[in-house]
Amino acid sequence: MKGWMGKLKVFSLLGFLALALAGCGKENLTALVPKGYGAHTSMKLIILTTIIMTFVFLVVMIVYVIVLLRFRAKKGQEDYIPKQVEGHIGLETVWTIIPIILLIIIAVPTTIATFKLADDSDAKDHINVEVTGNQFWWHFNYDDEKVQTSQDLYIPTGKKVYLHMKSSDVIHSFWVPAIAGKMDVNAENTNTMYLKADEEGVYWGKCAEFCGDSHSLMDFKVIAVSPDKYEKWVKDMKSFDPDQKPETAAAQEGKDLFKEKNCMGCHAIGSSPIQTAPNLTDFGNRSKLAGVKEPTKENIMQWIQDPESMKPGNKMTGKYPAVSKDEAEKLAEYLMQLKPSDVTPESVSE
Ligand code: HEC
Ligand SMILES: [Cu+2]
Repeated sequence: MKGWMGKLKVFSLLGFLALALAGCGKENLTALVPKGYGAHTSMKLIILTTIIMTFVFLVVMIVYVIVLLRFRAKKGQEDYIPKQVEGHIGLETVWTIIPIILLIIIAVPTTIATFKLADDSDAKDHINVEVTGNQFWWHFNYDDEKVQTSQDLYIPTGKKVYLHMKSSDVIHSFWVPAIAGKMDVNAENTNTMYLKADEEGVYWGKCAEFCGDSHSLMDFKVIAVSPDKYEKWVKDMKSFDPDQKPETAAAQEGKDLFKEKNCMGCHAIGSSPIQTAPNLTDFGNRSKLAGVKEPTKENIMQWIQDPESMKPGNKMTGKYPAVSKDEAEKLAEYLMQLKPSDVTPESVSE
């Protein structure tokens, strides 16, 4: 009875784990549903290694079970010792050579893929974006187009987009699982990789290298749109005039507060290359606030009044004069109407 209960416990634990882990997968945040060139390459390697490892597992288990059944001590033969095979040249050779062959089968395509993905010799013929990782947000500088944005990276589908990545502080790692593999982002050098998305979508990105308090909140999005929409987005971003008059009086007051409260000391609106804080040109179109929160007015007000409560250790906390609730609402009003383009995350199917 007791053993039976024990088994039941193990099974319910496994069942619970399976349920809990099933919640981990999210489309657009998984390498197992590849939607880009790099991710397809990884997927092929994942399948190859899984097949080989399953084969190894099965062979080992079959041999193990046969040995277990055939050579167990039988009644009346307790003292019997089977033939010893240590140092058997044939066996030793076989189980050395087979793993070597299997490892070669894995290593050759992996090495070829690694070199292919790292090849940036044709970068100048494609779109190039300078990516900067910061504690705890991402900046995207489309240098050729003179367009700046943060948190949301727009790319055209079916085209190579080269990312030249560096960090302004500690080591980060740029990872959009559904589109491509990870790449370390260092302060000392520039690492290059490219994205090539198959279809439109909002793909979730993560910082994949522990980088401080809010590392787990250092999310970003890759917004893949059709090449036409991408051209439109670039044009809209370029022609945006940061001095244009906001539509409502409250937003106009927010615009003035943005200067008075020193927000402008860190945040650029427009194509200024300032990178001390997220560029807010298309803030009204952002899919998330500060990478992780829903961009509702309440959340934006909370962020402006107390960013620490949303993202511990961020570099905005305490660097500007106190903001009252009323002022925060006006600031939010101003920022939310910054919508230079109708090409937005909502405009592509999620
Ligand atoms: C010392 C520089 C600094 C000042 C001054 C500053 N911020 Fe920030 N702000 C930041 C940084 C850094 C972040 C990114 C935080 C993160 O995500 O880790 C940020 C993030 C934000 C975000 C979220 C941006 C996004 O892309 O989702 C908003 C909105 C914002 N700040 C508004 C303001 C307002 C309004 C003021 C003025 C009251 C202000 N900031 C003053 C540095 C600053
Ligand atoms: Cu990071």
